[in-house]
Amino acid sequence: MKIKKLLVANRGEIAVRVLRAAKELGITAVAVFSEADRNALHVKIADEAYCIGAAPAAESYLRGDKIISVAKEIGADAIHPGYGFLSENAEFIKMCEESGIIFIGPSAESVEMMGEKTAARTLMKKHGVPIVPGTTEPVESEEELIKVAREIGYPVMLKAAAGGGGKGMRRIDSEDELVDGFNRARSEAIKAFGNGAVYIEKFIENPKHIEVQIIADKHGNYRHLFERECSVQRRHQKVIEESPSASVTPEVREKITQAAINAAKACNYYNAGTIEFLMDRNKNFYFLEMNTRLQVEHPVTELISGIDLVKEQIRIAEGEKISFGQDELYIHGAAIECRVYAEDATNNYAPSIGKIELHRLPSGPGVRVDQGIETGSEVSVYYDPMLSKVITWGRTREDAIRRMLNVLNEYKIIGVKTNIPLFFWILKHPKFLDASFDINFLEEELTPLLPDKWTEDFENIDDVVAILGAIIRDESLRFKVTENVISEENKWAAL
Ligand code: MV4
Repeated sequence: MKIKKLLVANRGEIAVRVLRAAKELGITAVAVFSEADRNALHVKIADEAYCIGAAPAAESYLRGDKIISVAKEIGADAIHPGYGFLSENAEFIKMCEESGIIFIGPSAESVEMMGEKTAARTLMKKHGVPIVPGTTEPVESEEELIKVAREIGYPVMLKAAAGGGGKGMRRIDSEDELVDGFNRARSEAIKAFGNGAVYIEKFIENPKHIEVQIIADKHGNYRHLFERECSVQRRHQKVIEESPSASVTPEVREKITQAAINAAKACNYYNAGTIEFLMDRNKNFYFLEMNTRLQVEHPVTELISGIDLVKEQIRIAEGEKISFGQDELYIHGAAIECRVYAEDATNNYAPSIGKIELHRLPSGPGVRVDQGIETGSEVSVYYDPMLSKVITWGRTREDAIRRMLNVLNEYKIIGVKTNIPLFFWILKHPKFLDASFDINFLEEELTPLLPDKWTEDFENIDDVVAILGAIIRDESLRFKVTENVISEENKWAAL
């Protein structure tokens, strides 16, 4: 069935991204917005836009019932959920189906199969996808716990079966900590997820986070679009992503992409999806979880593959076959993405709230910016403070990195503090450049450089610049640091 009118149930950069794809396909592109987003960019670029409630997400972007009733009222035949919000909500998918609206995503069954972590591990094992050594069932007794932990060998990891994305995990280093840790993990899991089931895994030391992009249609065709390297992260928040990974050899790529396709087949998947793996120092990889949605970092895959993942998602939802064969795909060059957040490094990375007085975007050959804001936009407390994603392409990884350094220097955001200065430090770090970093990189290398306490009133601005200068180790960037992080008085002069 051809989609004529598509409602995008999201906001910010991903709503803009999806609305553009719909318009390119000749589909009427409909935005929904909360009262806080009346003047938002995604509302302005849509063909039509409808208010769905108050600013808090629970009263607007998470109100599946309201969104479906708007869709029915305006005659939208499909809903794209973006990421977050309703994107992995099986109940919402069922509600769409019952209302005769096409959900641009997987079936509710696929989402459910991958949502429960022990069930997903059981399924992966059965289909030959390597999982982290450990149990595929929740641990039932203290005796079993101690026995299994001894067999696996310490350190071990306790994880909530209902958890995911880093929530409900606990590292255990020795048998002394085991029973107490288990009981705590259980009660935390009950509190957080209403389900106390906990399982046990071998703790993988200093792994990399590698994920594989797949796409599948409703006719049983499956493709992979290679891997992404997502190890540069802080507190489970990704900061930089790349494709391909400099640590994945052609031999590993062959195996990990095949494993990802087997994972997708195991849950009868259709739509774009991501299979996350941990990769250890010996390049053994283990299934972690599957994300049954389009992801923030999908543009790096689009730049190296030439495939528009959102258009493919829409066509697949219409019942069409994937438009390309596996043998038509190859890795063309390298791409890197920096997630630009309105956040304050000197205030425990709290969101930096306020009006964006100036937003001057970088551009040029091999540069893509997916933005959700513009000059005049307000960054509010209600939503994730990601402002934009800067993605650069180059023939080699080095070219893409150099291009990123150049264009981040051209990027001007005035009115809120951003994490742009952090990227200069990362992109010049020897461990980033030689790809020897792992998931602990920022915690191990950056945190020790920062002061324990950032005092509110810096008497001498030069001292602060000196601290950040020491982090960035680049005198030529002093002005940049001053402009983006500190100086209010000189903000216009900085241009
Ligand atoms: C692990 C692990 C080490 N060993 N499991 C974090 C998110 C969730 N999806 C799984 N996570 C981890 N599971 C074992 N057996 C380390 C992590 C982990 C992590 C994984 C991917 C990306 C960033 C991470 C940051 C901290 C911990």
